[in-house]
Amino acid sequence: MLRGRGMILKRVLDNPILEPNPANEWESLNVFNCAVVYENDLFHMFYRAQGEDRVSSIGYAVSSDGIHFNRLQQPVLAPYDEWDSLGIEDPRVTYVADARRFIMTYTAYSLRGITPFFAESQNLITWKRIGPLVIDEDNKDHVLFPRRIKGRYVTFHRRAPDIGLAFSADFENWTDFQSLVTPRSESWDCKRVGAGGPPIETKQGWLCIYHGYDDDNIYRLGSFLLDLDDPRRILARSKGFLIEPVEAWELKGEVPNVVFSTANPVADGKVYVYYGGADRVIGLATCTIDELMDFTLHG
Ligand code: BMA
Repeated sequence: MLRGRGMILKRVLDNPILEPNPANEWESLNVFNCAVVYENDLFHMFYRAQGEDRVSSIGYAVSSDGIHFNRLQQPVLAPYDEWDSLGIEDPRVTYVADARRFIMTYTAYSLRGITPFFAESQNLITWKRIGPLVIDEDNKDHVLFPRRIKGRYVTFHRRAPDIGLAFSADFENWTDFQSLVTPRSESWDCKRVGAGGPPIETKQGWLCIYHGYDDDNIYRLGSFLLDLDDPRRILARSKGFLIEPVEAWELKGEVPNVVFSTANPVADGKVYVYYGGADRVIGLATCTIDELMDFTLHG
């Protein structure tokens, strides 16, 4: 197997940084894949939480150092109709400057299957659903770019097994669905790939973290770089992975051998990669933007 140059993300010492809370039924079993926005010196976290019924809702927690979080006792988003009766899953949040609001992308799960939805907020606590990316197909892992490119909003999505792109002028009509990043044979990401947190804008291009897994269903994270003006062009992709399951809480939980990231906010040149550990807890690992770029180009 092609393993590349190894891992550059460094785990913080206090991991896991968020664990299930037995005091609240809705978050008593698993807390995992989360969105994190860095805004006005605070890290705002939106995390997927499950109680014994395994129906997911979204909790909120806030931190000044990105490691120690205080949580609200109630979810900020909970299932409420036939689209999401079985759960609201895997939130990612992007601040979209052109629209002057935060946009959350999440997977709604119900008897009709999964549906990738958008919701909007201006205060980070009250969220209003604004519609699906697409309906009646197996599509998830959608993540919005932080600004319009050539007049259009751009989102990642996943039509298995690839990461795709789609474009829209208004958030309602999404068109030009196309494949972008595909699994690589003989590699750690040979089976399926999906987007991570929102793309990071740099002078060299959009720097993106993604997950991939192999025939043994081991989830790892890698990175790629897209052209700033034309995100359909891949400029580089890491051969190796940024991190793989090693710690006990990454190896064992609800689903074994999973590191799954949905947030990579940047503060003071440092990338904070938040990830679900074995679908049970939340972990944090960091590196600098320069290290991530170097790894993407050469690692
Ligand atoms: C994916 C999603 C994630 C989950 C991951 C690993 O398909 O469903 O919510 O963390 O699998 O189990």
